[in-house]
Amino acid sequence: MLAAGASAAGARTASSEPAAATAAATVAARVVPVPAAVRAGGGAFRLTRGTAIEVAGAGTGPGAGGDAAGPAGAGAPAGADGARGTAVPASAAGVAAYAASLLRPPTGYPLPVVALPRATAADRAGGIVLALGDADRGLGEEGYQLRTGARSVVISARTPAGLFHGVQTLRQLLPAAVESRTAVPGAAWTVPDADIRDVPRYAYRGAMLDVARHFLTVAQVERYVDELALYKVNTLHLHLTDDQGWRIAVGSRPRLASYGGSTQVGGGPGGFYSQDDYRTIVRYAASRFLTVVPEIDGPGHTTAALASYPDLDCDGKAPPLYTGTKVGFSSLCVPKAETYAFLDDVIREIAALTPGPYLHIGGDEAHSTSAADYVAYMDKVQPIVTRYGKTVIGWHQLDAAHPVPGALVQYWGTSGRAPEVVAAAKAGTRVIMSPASRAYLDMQYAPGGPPGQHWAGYVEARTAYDWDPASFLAGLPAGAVYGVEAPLWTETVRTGADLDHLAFPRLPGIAELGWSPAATHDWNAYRVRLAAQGPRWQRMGIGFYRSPQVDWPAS
Ligand code: NGO
Repeated sequence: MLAAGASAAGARTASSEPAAATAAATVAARVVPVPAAVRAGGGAFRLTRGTAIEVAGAGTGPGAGGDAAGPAGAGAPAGADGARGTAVPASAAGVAAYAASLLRPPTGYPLPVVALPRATAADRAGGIVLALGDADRGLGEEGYQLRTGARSVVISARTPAGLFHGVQTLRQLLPAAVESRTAVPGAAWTVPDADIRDVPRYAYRGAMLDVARHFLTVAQVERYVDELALYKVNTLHLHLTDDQGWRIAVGSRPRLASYGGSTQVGGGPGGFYSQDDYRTIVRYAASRFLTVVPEIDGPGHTTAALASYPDLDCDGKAPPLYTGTKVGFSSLCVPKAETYAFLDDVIREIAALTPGPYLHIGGDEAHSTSAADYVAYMDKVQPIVTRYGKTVIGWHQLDAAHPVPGALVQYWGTSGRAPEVVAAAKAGTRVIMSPASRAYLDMQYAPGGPPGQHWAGYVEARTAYDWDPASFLAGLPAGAVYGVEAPLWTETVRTGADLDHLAFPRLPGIAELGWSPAATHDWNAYRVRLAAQGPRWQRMGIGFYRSPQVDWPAS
């Protein structure tokens, strides 16, 4: 089997496996993240009016119910004609319903979802087959196989998450018109010949939304979740609190949201998620196999909290709400007991609302907190997180304190030199890579804006893609990197159009770094499949930045 990225070159040279090389080259020219391995399948498969989506082994096999943490999304029943925007259960049948909801509108075909009797071998069935319970243990929690043949395309996996990722690959193998939400008559719905075996490089593949600087509605977050799912991102980090706003209702501290959430950068009305809103986001994300990581930033970035509850301030006086974009001027009062009563209330409630394993405690830019107070704060907040059953994530400054066993830090520097991160990694603290000069989606592509900033440099499509998470930080021990994340800070993001422009086309590059094997890493091959995404985004209504580094096809 050929590594898909490497095979694009192989296809141009003489190959002892021309059919495999052709299949691999076709897949490598279309699918982001590029699959780990591709060889020739049993022929191209064409969807027709008579095609069914067949589910084999539904509800059986390891991981049934999904590896996305938490309860399955309670939405449309399996087989319902749910449009995008409907949460479907995190089960094989739910994935089939999701696939139907993607494929029915553009094809205009009925695509009924049917359960295959257990006795029917998946490879003898016809149509689109989703088979849960693949014997290949190497597929792990998220891997899948996709094999085409004249009568069927069979996606098999050990978990519903794997099936879901396989459906995203199927989606990208079909023509871009598949993203149309209305029927496209005359389109040829052909899946090219391929036999794909695909597993992720990293377990944690994240994207962050800063809903504090500018509030984003539940619908905006759900739309982003759908876009993340297309690129096999499995984690949604929500930066819920900052100087400019507190965006999540806390029952025991109601003023945090009602007052602390009442404005944003520039002085707009702000907003916050009720606990039901937050549950809705968590459930929707789970239906797309994404885990939500809530962030409660501290001890800095806390004006909204201090303004709402002045006892948290050492001088007991409420600062005014803040609508500017400076950082590093606020701090919770570290010596006061009240600070930890507050953190206990907040973390207890957020942890209870969050089925995923992580809770992010921030810890960046505490420039108004003394170094000793910073360490004292981190020593007290981390045990609260673990007491409520969550794994700590912090920005990498946490490494200057005492990360608790099992904690993860998120590196957001620019230089690639961070001795304290390397030292902590050697002691077992895992690292999520978000170097600002590569992975920050709020950086401008080139001079010009808004939207975007450029304190970490200009980050063109190639810059965002052309780095290796494993080697960016000098001296990091092998295996210390747990994953990658693309944060989108929103100081300058005022509209959905701003968000689209900053996230696309860079987001898929970070997603590919997180999923595809290092051996496939090649800008020249990547830019071809990235270009193929443009017509999809047009049909999805995503106003992306037309990077001059990419030969975008005429739509
Ligand atoms: C920094 C800062 C944020 C800003 C962001 C803007 C981190 C971790 N803290 O990243 O407050 O919004 O840059 O790019």
